[in-house]
Amino acid sequence: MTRISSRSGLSDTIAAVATAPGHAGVGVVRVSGPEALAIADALFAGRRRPSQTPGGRFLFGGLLGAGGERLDEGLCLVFRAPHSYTGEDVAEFQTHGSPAVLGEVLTRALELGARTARPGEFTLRAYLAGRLDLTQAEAVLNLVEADTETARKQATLGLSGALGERVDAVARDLTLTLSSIAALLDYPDEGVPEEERQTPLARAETELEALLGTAHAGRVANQGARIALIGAPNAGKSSLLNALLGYERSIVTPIAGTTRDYLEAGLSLAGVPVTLVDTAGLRDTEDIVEAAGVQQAVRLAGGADVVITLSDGSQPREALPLELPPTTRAIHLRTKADLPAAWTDPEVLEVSAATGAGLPELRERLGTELLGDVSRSEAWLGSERQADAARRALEHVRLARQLPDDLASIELEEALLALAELTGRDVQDDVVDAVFRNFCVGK
Ligand SMILES: Nc1nc2c(ncn2[C@@H]2O[C@H](COP(=O)(O)OP(=O)(O)OP(=O)(O)O)[C@@H](O)[C@H]2O)c(=O)[nH]1
Ligand SMILES: [Mg+2]
Repeated sequence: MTRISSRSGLSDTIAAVATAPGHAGVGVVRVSGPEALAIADALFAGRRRPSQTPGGRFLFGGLLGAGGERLDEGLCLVFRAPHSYTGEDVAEFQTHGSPAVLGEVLTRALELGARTARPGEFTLRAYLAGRLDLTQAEAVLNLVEADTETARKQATLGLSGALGERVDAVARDLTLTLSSIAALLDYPDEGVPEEERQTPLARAETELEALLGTAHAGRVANQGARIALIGAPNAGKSSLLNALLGYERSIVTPIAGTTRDYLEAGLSLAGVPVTLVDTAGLRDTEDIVEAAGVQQAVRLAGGADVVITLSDGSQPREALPLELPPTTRAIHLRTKADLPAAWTDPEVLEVSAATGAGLPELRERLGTELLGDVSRSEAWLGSERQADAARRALEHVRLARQLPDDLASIELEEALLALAELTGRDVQDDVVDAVFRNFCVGK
């Protein structure tokens, strides 16, 4: 059971502009709650009154100001509880996408008794009405914010409930084990047959591990990743950045020490939003500007999701003057592969920014580093909140597998609580609030 039924202020009628600020062909004002259709009657003049219109229909007509003057013409979409996004009566007004029109229509809805919706409140109502679980609500947010194909695909999967189903399957295995333990509680000498307990638990553990294995990919798909280009001066960092981008973003010259400040550029790699960071070539230098750039490069390498190290393949090989932490995801490159090679190394990928050789292989390697080898057709964990709950559930399941029956039950109850928090079936207000705070108003 959800413990948030006591949440106040959810029985009133809310309104918001649902489309992004700015000028557009069409804009939408949403009104949801018990008064939505009464407000629509006063705000909209069409062939029929919205309150007399069946759900799932739309009317064409005029949007009216306080004095009955026409603010704009457009559509009124009528939805009736429980067949709407929020589960409540909803009126959606499609107007011309002008900030002035949308502002006046919203103001009129507020004068007529609606209050301004809080960020994410439409989706919060859908969640409280049981139309979405919390993983689906988070998928809505990820879908609204999706910039790339991978993010969109995962959000769509999450929205379909696929993630919730994966979690529910684990919860069923835990419940199954709990009930077989409970059934034998009256016969303490017997205990639960080992395989009856271990099989579903092993399955639950494997699935939780698999789910957690998707957390990194999910984070990268939704939030993007930073990739730093690191190497000695003249290694070809700026040339590679330009080659990956397909345009001349960074200055390239034969002079060592060309790039001093760092420089960022966005692109989509493996369907993931990526920020490429070009940095100053690493070397000891008396020049205080260049030295500051070198320091920055070291810091940027530390904060990057993936570090690409570049070494000039046409010059005698030099060690990278930087130690990367062992946890760093790094890809090592031998650059300028179009020139005669001064060294080779089978461990190192060869690229040429000049001819484009090796770039497809580099893109593929980056895809693997960014997303891992997770299946793209399965639902991934979509937020740090979800990963944290899954991690706690896994810890309890692992403990349960090592403990005697009575103690194992306690761990399994805890694991189930963590899973219920993940899906939002049993969750504290503050967790729910934190989820919906990230939404925009109107969603
Ligand atoms: N033949 C050839 N020359 C390259 C290639 N990549 C870079 N160069 C040349 O190498 C020199 C240095 O290239 P940059 O891209 O500026 O190197 P960098 O690592 O950014 O250098 P700093 O900014 O000084 O740290 C330039 O003269 C480039 O034209 C390549 O793939 N093939
Ligand atoms: Mg450079």
